[in-house]
Amino acid sequence: MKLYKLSAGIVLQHNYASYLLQYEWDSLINREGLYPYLSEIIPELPILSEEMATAHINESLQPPIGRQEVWAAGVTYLRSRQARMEESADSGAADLYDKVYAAERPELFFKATPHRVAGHNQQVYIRRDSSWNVPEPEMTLFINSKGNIQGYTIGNDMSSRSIEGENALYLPQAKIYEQSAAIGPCLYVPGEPVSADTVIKMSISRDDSEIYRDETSINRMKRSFTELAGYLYRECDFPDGSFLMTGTCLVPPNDFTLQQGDIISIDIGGIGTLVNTVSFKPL
Ligand code: DO4
Ligand code: MG
Repeated sequence: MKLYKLSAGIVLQHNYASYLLQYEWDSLINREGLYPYLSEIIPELPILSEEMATAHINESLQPPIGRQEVWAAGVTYLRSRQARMEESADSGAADLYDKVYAAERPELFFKATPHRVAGHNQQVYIRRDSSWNVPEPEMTLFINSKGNIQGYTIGNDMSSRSIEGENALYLPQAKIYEQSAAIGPCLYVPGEPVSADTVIKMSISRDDSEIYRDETSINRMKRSFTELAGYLYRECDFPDGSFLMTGTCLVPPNDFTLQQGDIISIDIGGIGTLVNTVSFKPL
């Protein structure tokens, strides 16, 4: 089932029907056994017509986040390892990416506080002090406070390749700035973990023309979702749960950089499509 967070209330979609749910977002998504709980309460919820559900979602959709921190995993796909080794060749850091790909401990980094997160149809920003900017489409986990993966959403880990490539120690500046993360459009809560054959697609349009499109499936990932969640929760508590982006599987060619006005669409089978327009932070 899918949970759409609205400015007032939540739309729950299941088996082609929509329901209105009045529940505080953080306490709902952090409930242990979220899927069985939602299945149990569905018969008591008011049904929304398809038109009403679409109108609510179009008018007041929010990113599916409350008080959670957003974290990210890095170099979990060969494609990310290759791209990062290329961009850091001059700084001498290429070896770091090679080693972290093969290491037992994954790379995990802090990505965003909730106010830096954009939702579906909102703007993501590129930095003015960066000459090489890319989106990173990533399966994103919602992990509850007990460390259990309860749901999934689509994530975009916006990144500056010029800043990260200049010096690997600049990673926080390459990754963390206003509107540098997007998640949405909904929180997908399945009865079973998502299939390893799930496909992630990304397309980028400029001036009404598609300038990039590619896709791959999550079975190319080197690590498992439970492994990443286990490392994140080793010595950190998350009272409201957390979001964890699981690493990029697609990187546009090295001569590509985002421009203001570009439209990024990321589609993950079963979850939906996350669309964001690229902009600079207003001065
Ligand atoms: O190692 C730096 C960041 C890697 C990353 O964001 C990714 O692989 O998705
Ligand atoms: Mg990433």
